[in-house]
Amino acid sequence: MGAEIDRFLWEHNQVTRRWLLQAGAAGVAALQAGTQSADETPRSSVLAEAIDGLESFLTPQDEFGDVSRGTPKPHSLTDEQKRDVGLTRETWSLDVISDTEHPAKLGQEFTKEQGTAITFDQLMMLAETHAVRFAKVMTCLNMGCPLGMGIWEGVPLREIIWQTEAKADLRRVFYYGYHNDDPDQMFRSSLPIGRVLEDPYGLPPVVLCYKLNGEWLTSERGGPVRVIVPEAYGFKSIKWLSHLVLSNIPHANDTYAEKNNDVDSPLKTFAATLSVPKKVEADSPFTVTGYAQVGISGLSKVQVWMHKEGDELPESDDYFAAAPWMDAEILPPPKVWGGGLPDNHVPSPTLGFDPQTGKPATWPMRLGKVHWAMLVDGLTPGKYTLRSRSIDDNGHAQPMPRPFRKSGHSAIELVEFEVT
Ligand SMILES: Nc1nc2c(c(=O)[nH]1)N[C@H]1C(S)=C(S)[C@@H](COP(=O)(O)O)O[C@H]1N2
Ligand SMILES: [Mo]
Repeated sequence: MGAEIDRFLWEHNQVTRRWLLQAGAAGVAALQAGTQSADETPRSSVLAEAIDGLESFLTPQDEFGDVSRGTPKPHSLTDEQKRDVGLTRETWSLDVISDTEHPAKLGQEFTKEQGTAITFDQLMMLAETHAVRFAKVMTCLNMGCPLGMGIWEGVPLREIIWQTEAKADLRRVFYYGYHNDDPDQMFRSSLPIGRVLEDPYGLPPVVLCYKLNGEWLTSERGGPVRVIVPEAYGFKSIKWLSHLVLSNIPHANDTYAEKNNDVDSPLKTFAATLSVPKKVEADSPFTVTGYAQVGISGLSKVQVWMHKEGDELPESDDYFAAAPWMDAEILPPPKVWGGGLPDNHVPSPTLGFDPQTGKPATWPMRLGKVHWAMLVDGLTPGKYTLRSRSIDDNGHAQPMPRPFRKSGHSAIELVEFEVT
């Protein structure tokens, strides 16, 4: 039944699009095409070209943006140095201990000193029965654009927590990675224990991650093992993980809190452009493309508004809520996932994907990234400012519902171009 309705809506959309094309649709028609597209819609060649030129859906590991602290950065050590400090799969180990200042009651600790630290082989044994995979965009809270989109594989952190036979006084877990054995370089992050033990609202679990897009996690991405917190900004996903501390501390103690950052902020939804022509010929069609980050509240629309210099702007409307925004087309799941996935195949099972068909169960996928495109029919000469914005599943237009910069980027982007 559900499938039938989906099919109907899909076909209905195709017909509507074709009609728009044939009618030459006055104003703006947004369509989908190219390798990013899963359907066979007849295409405007301008738009097809723009969509074909888009970045791949998944990002190859070595094309991720890198945010790494440390002097030297741990991933820049030589292979021999990496072996010495436990940054290879053969030499990696994880200490799991109780916090000396706010002790949790544990049955057992695991430490390198006592020769009981968790090894990579032990992690792989847990992986045999507990490994999960999910898609997630990596975004730095303090940067405007995502660092990359990947399929992350790991063992739920709770599996390690339960190995300690924790009994009581456990309210938070904090964790850090290799930092050149220099306390001043330690970069620590933390989570409430509840988030680790139970996954709220259908979120994937917090994991100890060792693979990205089907390949071992590279040193630059935080290998051999990093934490991945699905709904969080990048700073919660500690690289080169070496220590887990189980604590009774009742509040966050993240290093990242030091720079006025909102360390409890989950991923926001926002849209941005990827390509807008600088100069356009009057009255001729052109394309605009972009991406949207899909935060915890999902994505229902991407909208675009082109404001011509000299035209009146609504007063006291900081977020341009009253402007004549037009809907762009959110592109469907791609034919080619990219990112270096072996055989262009999303491994099965991956949370959020149908295990039979390998297709995403919902679209756009929360905590991911999608692309959008718009065909603009032609404008009169002048200088223009193009803005794009997202509308989340609760109907909130960007930058709402959380406009503050230090909880993550959500400002409405603007791009200038000229029509001559
Ligand atoms: N150990 C460690 N983990 C870290 C960092 C770091 O400097 N050291 N940077 C964090 C920040 S602020 C971000 S945004 C992400 C970036 O992940 P990436 O470099 O894999 O893209 O890693 C996080 N994990
Ligand atoms: Mo970051």
